[in-house]
Amino acid sequence: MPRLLATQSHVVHGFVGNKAATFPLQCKGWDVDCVNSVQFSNHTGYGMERVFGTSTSAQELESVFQGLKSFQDYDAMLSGYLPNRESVVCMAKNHSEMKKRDPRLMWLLDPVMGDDGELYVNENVIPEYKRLVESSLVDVITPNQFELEILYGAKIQTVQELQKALDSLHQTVPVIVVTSCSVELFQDPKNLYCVASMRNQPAAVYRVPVIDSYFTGVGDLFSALLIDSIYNMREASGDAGRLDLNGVLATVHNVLDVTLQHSPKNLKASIGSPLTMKQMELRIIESKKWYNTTAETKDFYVG
Ligand code: PXL
Repeated sequence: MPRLLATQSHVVHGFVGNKAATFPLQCKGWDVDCVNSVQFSNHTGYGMERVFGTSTSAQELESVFQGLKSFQDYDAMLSGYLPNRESVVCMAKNHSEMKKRDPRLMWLLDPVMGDDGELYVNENVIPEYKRLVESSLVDVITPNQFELEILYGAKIQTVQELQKALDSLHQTVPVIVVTSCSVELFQDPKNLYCVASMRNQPAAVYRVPVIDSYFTGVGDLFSALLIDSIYNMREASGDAGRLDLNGVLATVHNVLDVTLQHSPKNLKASIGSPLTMKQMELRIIESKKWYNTTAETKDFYVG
């Protein structure tokens, strides 16, 4: 059974961060160990004044990592939302040490900083993620376009510029999945575009129909399914493997479908409205059957 260490949010109610990642991965046969970067009552979309709980301090995180090191035997590591610079530094130090001790340990870093031109962490986090991406210790990153621009250091307005950014970051990161591109890039607001790129291979573009609603935690579910997919690809074919996101995207799409089926008809969820946020929590458990279906659709791949 492969073993994963996941460092990201814990919410008591609902499904983002480790709550979105753990059950799907367990269904896929992973033994998942969670380091919780925060313990919040619910995700922040409910409205900041309705978020209760605490961020784990860097000292507390450090102490947990110290405990884990004595019996470290992970196959993969995943890191997601971290609330501040100190927690990013602590995760980076500890995940890096584990990776150096065991270079076959696969590390997926989701550099959670913001979306659509808006930063939702303090900007002092930026140099820490840049340093990490340049360390050559991380195997996979999953930035959205805004986060990719931050890591690359320039805005991306054309597909050629996107390729240049990917080539630049591939100097130190073997696999880059741009989880969502800005609407301007492909001029097609009805679809969401996702780009998967492996070093020395042509990038693959995937198109997913936009579901007009508000979901939270989709990126966390995506990165969990992605690490499973890449791990299995590497186990089967080593470096010769080709990345195929169709299975991952189909599963995410199915979870969103199940979520919509369980929500009131025509519900317009909005940030700061706790009832609608609760009604649109990902139906991670109800979607159980989709984590182990092998039927893959090729519908999303566009070239
Ligand atoms: O990645 C989603 C997420 C993770 N962690 C916390 C959040 C959210 C989204 O709102 O609030 C604490």
